[in-house]
Amino acid sequence: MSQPQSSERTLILVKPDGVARGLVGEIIGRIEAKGYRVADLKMMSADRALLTRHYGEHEGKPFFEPLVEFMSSGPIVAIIAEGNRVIEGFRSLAGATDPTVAAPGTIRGDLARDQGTKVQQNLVHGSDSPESAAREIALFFGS
Ligand SMILES: Nc1nc2c(ncn2[C@@H]2O[C@H](COP(=O)(O)OP(=O)(O)O)[C@@H](O)[C@H]2O)c(=O)[nH]1
Ligand SMILES: [Mg+2]
Repeated sequence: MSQPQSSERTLILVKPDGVARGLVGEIIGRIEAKGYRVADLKMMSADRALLTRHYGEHEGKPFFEPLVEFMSSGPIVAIIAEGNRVIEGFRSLAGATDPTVAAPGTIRGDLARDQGTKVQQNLVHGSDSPESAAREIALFFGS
């Protein structure tokens, strides 16, 4: 038998809009249906300090404050998903940042729309690179 290929991990967050709308199961279902493994998962509240570190690259942008307010407005679900090329693969499952233009078939394209707020309420976060994934997994899971 051939050796399994080396696997990758990513941090996924179901944002407060996803939890409030009862879409946690739907979102995890799509991750698992694609073939990725849920390696760890927890419901939690993210405070300003954690979110400022998580979204540090966006500090100073006009949507930063609304983003931090939104992300701390209710519980979120943090997930470590695992699989070959899962970082790229989950970004593809999630769809474009703006849910209005996210392609149908994606999480954001199928399940989210413009809410007329100062921040895109787009249901999910996914790490965008191996470096971000390692940093974000450490932030949210301490490992
Ligand atoms: N209102 C607004 N919100 C944004 C904008 N860009 C990003 N956001 C929000 O900030 C989050 C982080 O932005 P980014 O890392 O660029 O997008 P992502 O990697 O697709 O989540 C997004 O998921 C949105 O919730 C923007 O131009 N306007
Ligand atoms: Mg991002």
